[in-house]
Amino acid sequence: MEEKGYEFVAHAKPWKYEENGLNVTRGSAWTGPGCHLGCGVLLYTDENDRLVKVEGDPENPFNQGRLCARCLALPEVVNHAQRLMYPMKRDPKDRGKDIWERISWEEAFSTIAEKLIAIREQYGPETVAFYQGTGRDIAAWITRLAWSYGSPNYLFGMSGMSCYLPRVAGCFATTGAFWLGDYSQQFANRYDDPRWQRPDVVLVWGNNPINSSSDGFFGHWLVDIMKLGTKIIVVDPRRTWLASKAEDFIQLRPGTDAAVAMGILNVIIAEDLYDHEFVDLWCYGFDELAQRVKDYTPEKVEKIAWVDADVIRSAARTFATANRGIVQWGLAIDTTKEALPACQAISAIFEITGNVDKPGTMIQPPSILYYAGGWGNELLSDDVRPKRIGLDKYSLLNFGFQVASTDEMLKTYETGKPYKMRAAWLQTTNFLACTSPQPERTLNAFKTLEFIVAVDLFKTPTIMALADIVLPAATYAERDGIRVGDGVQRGEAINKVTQIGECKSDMQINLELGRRLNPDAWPWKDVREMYSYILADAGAGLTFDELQENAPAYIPFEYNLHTLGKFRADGTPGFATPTGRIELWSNFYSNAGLDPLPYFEEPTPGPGSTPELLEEYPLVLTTGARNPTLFHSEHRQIKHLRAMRPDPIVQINPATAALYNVKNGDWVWIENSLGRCKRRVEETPIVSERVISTDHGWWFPESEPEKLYDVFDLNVNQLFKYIPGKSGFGCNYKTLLVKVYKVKEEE
Ligand SMILES: Nc1nc2c(c(=O)[nH]1)N[C@H]1C(S)=C(S)[C@@H](COP(=O)(O)OP(=O)(O)OC[C@H]3O[C@@H](n4cnc5c(=O)[nH]c(N)nc54)[C@H](O)[C@@H]3O)O[C@H]1N2
Ligand SMILES: Nc1nc2c(c(=O)[nH]1)N[C@H]1C(S)=C(S)[C@@H](COP(=O)(O)OP(=O)(O)OC[C@H]3O[C@@H](n4cnc5c(=O)[nH]c(N)nc54)[C@H](O)[C@@H]3O)O[C@H]1N2
Ligand code: SF4
Ligand SMILES: [Mo]
Repeated sequence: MEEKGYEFVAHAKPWKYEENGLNVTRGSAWTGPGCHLGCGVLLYTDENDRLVKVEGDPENPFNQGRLCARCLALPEVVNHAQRLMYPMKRDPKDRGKDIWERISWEEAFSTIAEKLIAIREQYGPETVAFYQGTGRDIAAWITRLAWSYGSPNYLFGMSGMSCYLPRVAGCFATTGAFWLGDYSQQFANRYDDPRWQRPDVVLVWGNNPINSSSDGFFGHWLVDIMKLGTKIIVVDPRRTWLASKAEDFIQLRPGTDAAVAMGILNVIIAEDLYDHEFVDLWCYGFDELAQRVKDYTPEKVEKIAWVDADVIRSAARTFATANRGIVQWGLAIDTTKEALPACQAISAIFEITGNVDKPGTMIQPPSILYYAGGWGNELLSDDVRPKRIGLDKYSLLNFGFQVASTDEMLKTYETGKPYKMRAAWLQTTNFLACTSPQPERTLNAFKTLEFIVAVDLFKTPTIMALADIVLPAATYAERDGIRVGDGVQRGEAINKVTQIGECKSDMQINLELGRRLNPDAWPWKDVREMYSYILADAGAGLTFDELQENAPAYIPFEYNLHTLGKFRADGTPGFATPTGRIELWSNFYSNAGLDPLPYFEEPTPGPGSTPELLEEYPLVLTTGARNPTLFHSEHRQIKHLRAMRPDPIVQINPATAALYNVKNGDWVWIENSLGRCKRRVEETPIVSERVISTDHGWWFPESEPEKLYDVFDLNVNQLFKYIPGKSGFGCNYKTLLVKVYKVKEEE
């Protein structure tokens, strides 16, 4: 095995061994069921190859033996009686009815291939849309399927693609790279690696990694470095566990992040706390930025964001005077309509303080398969490329993930313009319960399609409402795989230990179908050969068989890529932007007709933009704060996980609860002019009196399939519309105006 600089971990035992009568297999929890990480696991199977137990792998540097409840409960997910076990079909005229016919894989693949090839010939490949949900192990395989079939319409169902993609597109447009905090995750010996230095401060912004462990970041790392002495600042409308440990806690009004960031920038610049050398050498547009944030005094921000001016001042000083700082950023930045300027303002905090590309600051994560633009984009023909829906309106869609605009696609279904869509491939998405605003409108829009295929682990409201063919997908215990997707990557092998029904992995499904749609693009005899090809392509110098035995494999990593000339195609020092610098004033934004500088826009509806609505809808609602046991719309069937969150809840301050005459445990409606959803009250002082917070993704699998499992009683996304930001990115998922009242007995 030729190592090419990849580092490995010493293992005491082989990757499969026996212990107390059980077979133990080392592997990676790289999803599904959903999660962004792929922690190191030990999978225990009995003599019938049944998965009976999962433990954290103490030898894996990523999680060092630690696991969440969701991985511990994996045997319950894998062996669940309600799993989809074999392919099924349903007559499109019976959509919504629970009438399914079991079919063979051969029939499924040949029906799908025949239909998609006929559509391609008659109407063009762009008339088929390919949807994924969040970033689990899917992006590489679904993009290759879409693009090799010939369609540029690869999508993610949130309005404004409001998860991760705004941060990625925004960072690429202004810095030519994506930035994550350096917690030593790229080194096999982690905190002991002499190249790493501990950050002095972490600014946790709209992220609760203790519960969410999102985007390649394991929440425990933050606690690990806090134990080593790192201080934290938290920006969150809820007083989370982390907020209670914070040096400074900015308890802002939801959706005012850009204003708070500009207030922090104002203080850093006014008090001359920025890194002059870094700004002079590597940033472009500092004076314009300084001018822009000049008005955003802490006093002005106090009025906008409901945060004491002194807290803003103190947080700015804590961050800017630390030697090394990280911005640990999360979803709440993406889930405001003007997500790109918010991201730009927050990025400027670590940029002008020089916390870039150095140990213990924001780093560019290494990857095996560079896929921010998907896998196989070169397979698209030049004539079909410009047909990507939304590209003519939103040129920034070309930065990062090469998605089509979800908002424009909805209109395309409804209007048949610029061309009529014919079919959809849904793989890892439950948009009627989870991603789509206006789910009823979305449902009607999808009904215009003549053919819909869904690939999932379970039957969902989306499948019940819309699918014509359903394919059963495998969990990570049922497949071989390699980690190529989300977040900071190292070479992880996912190892199959069990088989459930006729389930196949997403990779297997896409390879088998892809071969029928475009054989040249899928030349591999099986998935193992495909993984070996990817490893070879990445220069890893090992095959998939070798990875299975030796994983995790750590990818060579360097700091200071910008001084080494590693960011730019021409090899000169700097960043991959038009000016070669980090663009605080963005040329790409300016060229796209957007404001080149960060700005704050009041969320609409909201107390700042529609005060006339406050009389009827007095409360600001934020949605979707993660709880540790459920992943989005998943896990509602899993008894031991559901037991920890049996019902959807709304968190209300006790004083507010008293004001509206509701109390702990009551069922209430949360309502605005667009719709309502049912919730159970949790009285808690962690939210302020004017703000409430509720779960997303709810449906009741125990309820009737033909009532779509009560999704229209439960889905909070009925309370807002498809309204993306000016760039096409961002939408107000986490800032709404609502009222709350008790559910009547008969409801
Ligand atoms: N109001 C509100 N809405 C939100 C959010 C919020 O904060 N507030 N958060 C949003 C965010 S950030 C996101 S990313 C979206 C997530 O939205 P989704 O990704 O759609 O959510 P999930 O429920 O995790 O997954 C969708 C389906 O994928 C299936 N699945 C899981 N693993 C696999 C697999 O390996 N293969 C296959 N084929 N299927 C699999 C699950 O069973 C599930 O039915 O929701 C968004 N919705
Ligand atoms: N257990 C579990 N883990 C998950 C998921 C899951 O569903 N369950 N989903 C995964 C996915 S796809 C994603 S994107 C990530 C998301 O994970 P995170 O980035 O952690 O996002 P959230 O948990 O939605 O929100 C984080 C914090 O932002 C706060 N917040 C709410 N509104 C605002 C606001 O307007 N501004 C600010 N600054 N903060 C606000 C919330 O109170 C919450 O504490 O989690 C991933 N991990
Ligand atoms: S973060 Fe939690 S759920 Fe995700 S892979 Fe790790 S242990 Fe499993
Ligand atoms: Mo997400």
